[in-house]
Amino acid sequence: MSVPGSSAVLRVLWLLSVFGTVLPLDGGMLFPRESTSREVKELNGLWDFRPDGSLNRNEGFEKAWYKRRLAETGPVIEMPVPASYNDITQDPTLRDFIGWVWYEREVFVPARWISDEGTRVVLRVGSAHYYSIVWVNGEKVTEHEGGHLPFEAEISSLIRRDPTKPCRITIAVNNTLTLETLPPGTIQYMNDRTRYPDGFFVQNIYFDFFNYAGIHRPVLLYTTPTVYVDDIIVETNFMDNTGLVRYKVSVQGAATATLKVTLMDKDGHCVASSNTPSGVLKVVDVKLWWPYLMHENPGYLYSMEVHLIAVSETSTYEDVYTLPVGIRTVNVTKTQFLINNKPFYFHGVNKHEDSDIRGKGLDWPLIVKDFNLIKWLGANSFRTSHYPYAEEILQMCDRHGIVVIDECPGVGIKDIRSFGNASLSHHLVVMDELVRRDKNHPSVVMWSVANEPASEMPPAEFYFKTLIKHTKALDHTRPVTYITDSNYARDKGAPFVDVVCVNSYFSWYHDPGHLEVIPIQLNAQFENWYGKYKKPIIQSEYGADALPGLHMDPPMMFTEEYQNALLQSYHDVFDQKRKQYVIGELIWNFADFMTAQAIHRVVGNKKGIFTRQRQPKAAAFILRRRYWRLANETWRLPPWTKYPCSL
Ligand code: GCB
Repeated sequence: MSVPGSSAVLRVLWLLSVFGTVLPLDGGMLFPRESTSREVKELNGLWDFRPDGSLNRNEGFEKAWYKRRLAETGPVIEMPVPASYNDITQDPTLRDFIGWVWYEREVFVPARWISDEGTRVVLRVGSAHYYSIVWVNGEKVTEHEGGHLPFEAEISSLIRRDPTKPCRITIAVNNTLTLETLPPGTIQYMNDRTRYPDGFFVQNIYFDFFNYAGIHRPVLLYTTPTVYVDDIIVETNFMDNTGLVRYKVSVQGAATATLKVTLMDKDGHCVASSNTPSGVLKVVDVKLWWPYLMHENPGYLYSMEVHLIAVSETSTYEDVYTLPVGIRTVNVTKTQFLINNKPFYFHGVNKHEDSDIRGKGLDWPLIVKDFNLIKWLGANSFRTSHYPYAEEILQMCDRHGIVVIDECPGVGIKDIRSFGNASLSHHLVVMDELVRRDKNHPSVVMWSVANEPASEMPPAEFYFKTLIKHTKALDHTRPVTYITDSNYARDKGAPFVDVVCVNSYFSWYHDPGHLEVIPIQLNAQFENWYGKYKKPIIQSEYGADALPGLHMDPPMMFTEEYQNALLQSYHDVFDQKRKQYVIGELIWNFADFMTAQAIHRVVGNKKGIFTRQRQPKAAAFILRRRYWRLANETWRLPPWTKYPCSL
């Protein structure tokens, strides 16, 4: 990649360090939902776009591109939002661009939102990679560090200044990764002019997926009254037939307000209510939230309607927010993972937010297709490898009973310098933001704070002890883990996790081609980890690349036969150990996905059981047969399940 002189990225890094100050979380940032008191206006579609291709990547700030229409300061192209920008054009420099890119869109705000002083208008970005600064009509309204999580700013007073003009939203996004970002990365300058052009540098990353960038999730304007429901926290439990919903509502904008909290069943009947800001709702004859294939009615959701009324001298404010609530419990013993006190075995997948053209951009057809494939497969769970997925996806999981291990973007923490204080403080804030966003999803049953960090390094002990303790303090209802591939005897964080999650690639990265080592090595892996920590274990990754249509018998690496044979050898060991302390198996990966260019990647990682276009490889049928059998064996699936009899 040929890019401008060294000051370019230094400037980028300087900006990151200036803007990267840790701000306390303000507000609950509930998912924007329409109600009788709230409106939502999506700003998805085509935005004006320009990468800052200047030598120092800083022209946009020097020339204050946010002050005027982007088209007035230089050429713009049309860029879809949400989408990664990388694969949209034919330009390889945009595909591999490092630095600031600029997005702009003008929008008419409904006149009532402007004229009604009792209306609060909020601009929300579902996620952008990775550092974002937002201006409205040339004024900075917020900035945010990190992708995968939402951020927002109240813009009510700004848009009221000149109600006749459309509102111009400018978002600058920088995808530079440093040792202190999540995920971490480094910029490396190549100064040998006999080998590299002037100003040549690369962004080194320590993770195995393409570093897509841009505005990845919807951008919205939404309203609330100026006195509003800011946050709701629910924790659920049950005793015998009675469901218990402990809740807490936070209100902003007034010292006092009257609240009415009503819990309704699926048919809209009130099953419990209260008029205090916190308390416990009791639900007689409770319908619990069950995972897919564990119950005839999985994913049962009640609706908690919070109705607020606040009266001031001049006005009355009314706000209504409805939160889906699934009532369930999660517990971990030495050998089991319990959902509603019943042993739950994860037979699922690891995924990526990744697809042709849109990269990591939220895409409804893809999301729905993936859910159909997950259910076809008989999978009951997935891990959000290696970062938080869109809230819209978690809402689907809640409704369909798909169980989620919710992972933060702590992937590729390999350099000892990424265990320092600055990295840790940022990681803690990311966990704050993740738990704030996902705390009320019944589908989320465990937090994963990292994937394959260098957890054998001495500083990992303090780092993970602190991080896991912090996460448990944020949410005492869910177990916490991180995903390890390190040596069981030297892993520094394992003493602090509730569940041991191990990735291994026997007969792939180790002893390639030798399928016969799997029974011995996998068995030893489980015995060692369990022997030392006495905690239940999930095989959180295993798999092999397979190029669809490539066949060999006897199997050879990269053929569909080899992928099948490897999976089956793993399954034989899982079948012995799941009767003891192995509580789950998650295939790597659900679908092929894009990676950086490397000699071991042929246009991406091909360990999918589906292709990137979501067509099954032979392994998908092996897994389908297995998952449905597992579900049937555990739950003796009655006729309601649509169990594919032919399997
Ligand atoms: C892993 C990583 C995952 C990679 C996978 C692979 O251990 O967690 O991100 O994609 O291996 O295929 O190498």
